[in-house]
Amino acid sequence: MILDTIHSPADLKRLSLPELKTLAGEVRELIIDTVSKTGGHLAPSLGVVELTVALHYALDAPADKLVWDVGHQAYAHKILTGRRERFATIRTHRGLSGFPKRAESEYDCFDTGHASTSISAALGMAVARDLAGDRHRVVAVIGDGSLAGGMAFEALNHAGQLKRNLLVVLNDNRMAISKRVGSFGQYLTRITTAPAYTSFEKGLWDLLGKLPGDLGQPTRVLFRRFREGFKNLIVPGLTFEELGYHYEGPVDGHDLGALVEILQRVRDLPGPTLLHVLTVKGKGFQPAESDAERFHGVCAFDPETGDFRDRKEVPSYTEVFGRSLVEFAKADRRIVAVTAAMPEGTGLDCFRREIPERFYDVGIAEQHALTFAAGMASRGLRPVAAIYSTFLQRGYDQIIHDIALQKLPVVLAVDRAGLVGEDGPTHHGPFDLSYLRCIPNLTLLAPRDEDQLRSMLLTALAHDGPSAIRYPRGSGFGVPLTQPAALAIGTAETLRPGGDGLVLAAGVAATVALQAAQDLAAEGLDLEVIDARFIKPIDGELIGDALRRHRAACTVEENVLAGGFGAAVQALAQSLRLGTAITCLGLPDSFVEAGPRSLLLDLLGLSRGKLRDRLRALFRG
Ligand SMILES: Cc1ncc(C[n+]2csc(CCOP(=O)(O)OP(=O)(O)O)c2C)c(N)n1
Repeated sequence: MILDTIHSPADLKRLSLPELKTLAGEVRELIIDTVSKTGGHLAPSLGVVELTVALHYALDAPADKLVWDVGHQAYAHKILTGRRERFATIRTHRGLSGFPKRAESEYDCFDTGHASTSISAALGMAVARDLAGDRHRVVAVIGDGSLAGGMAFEALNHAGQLKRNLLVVLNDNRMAISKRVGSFGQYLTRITTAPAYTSFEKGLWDLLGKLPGDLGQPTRVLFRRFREGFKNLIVPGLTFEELGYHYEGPVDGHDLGALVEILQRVRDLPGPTLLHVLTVKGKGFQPAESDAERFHGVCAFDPETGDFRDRKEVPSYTEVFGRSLVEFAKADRRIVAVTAAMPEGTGLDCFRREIPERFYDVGIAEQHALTFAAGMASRGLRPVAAIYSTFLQRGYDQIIHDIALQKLPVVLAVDRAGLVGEDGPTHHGPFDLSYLRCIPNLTLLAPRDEDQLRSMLLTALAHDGPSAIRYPRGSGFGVPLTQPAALAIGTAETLRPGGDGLVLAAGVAATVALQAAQDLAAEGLDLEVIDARFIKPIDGELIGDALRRHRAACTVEENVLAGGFGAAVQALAQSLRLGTAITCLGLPDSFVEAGPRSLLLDLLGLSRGKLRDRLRALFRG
């Protein structure tokens, strides 16, 4: 195997083109084989195998800086930069990260996970390089989906003006996770379906060169001057050139020879260059090529058939949310659904199927999604914006300035709240209770199970003001789904009485706390358990009364302690001048690594067993 001889990108340099092609095949096989066991971002990584080989062949990393946007496509990069032997540990606890990580390798020059950051980061690196008088290259690789994100546009705008030497490689596979959306995507399609231009330009240039000396040179000068006009005749728009970029491409992203040739040509061009590369998402694995959306991020699968191994019996919160929203929207025509490029991930794919006229995928544009929803709400609609907790961070000002300040009835469906598992710290959602709780006018709910999620969705939709419901990744508890009923805003619920101590919990932690309390009851320790249901407004009456009755209380939440549910309970106790000793349990003030959700919760003391031990120590102690 050629791959066995590759310990760093420097080893690529002595390979011939046929050997590079063989190597690409070996890398692809390794990715398929490994991800079929570990799960991970398969289709994005398969699409850039040749591009990665060519980049590392043409560049001199780690001196040259290679920034991967999102970073979910960087598996081949990891394999070629000295991490082949550890590749089997990708996305496991203490294993390789599923994304580039500076702490992991000197070849990962920037940590990523969220979309559309690469050009900003690369531009910053280019400026730092120039200030230091260094000469290395800086390259950003960004997908067409991520290029349509607001940050990428902002960076393109800035880089076009700064004119630093910077190469932006556009990995255009016509997909985000789902099919790409937006008119910018249509523009890219127009460029790529007019390949005639590049060969036309080259042909004309060569032809002019063949004219006699005194005619050829001036005509070429004239041609250069009118080049833009020519281009506009053949390729509409030319946005990149007009923004100040030298545009190259489109080039076939699976033709290694062409990629190497063009990269060697453009790598040292002065100023910003945009190289447009066309790739096939999932390339080389038939099931992924034919259904790239399903194979974007996968669990373990059968590498022969592509069948997923993880067949869930119990529906996930996401599925229950998606199906319930369709049910409610059929009865209320004001309800519209908004996703920022995650129809499948947020469970809105069934809304897309069943009520397409009220479904909006805005692309990777969380900020726009929220203000767009606010606009619709201001005109009487009931928008539900379903966004992962971690990505909602992008739209924070929009929640405050465009939604809450105007008290607009937008429902934020905050999926993947708490720990998400294998995607790790870039994707965990441990902050939303803190960052949402401090916003005036916002009602903040957290269901303890998938059945309560339905009632909370109904509650939020009926509420004449902004609201957010946060729920975790993965399967629910398997409780029966009942007829949903709206809850009175700001009311908690006592799940069990008990005289030996008080447990106050938020969200799914309430169910875990109840289970732990039931275990302890069997040992003779009788704890009262209250499900807060509303983190804001908090039920001052029920919780205040319970705090008065107990000398010691404990709060439980799957959120950082700073500013979270426990902090709300402490503030309540203080405002009521109660002396109850309150212990807050939750997530630590540190970024939690990747690993299975259940393992992480156990390590952090929030699993049923660990919570039982902690409650026992606290109340019996
Ligand atoms: C801010 C943000 N929103 C959403 C996501 C989820 N996400 C991960 S990859 C992806 C699609 C990216 O599309 P593209 O850049 O074209 O790369 P491809 O997967 O097609 O290679 C999305 C929406 C994210 N990582 N960051």
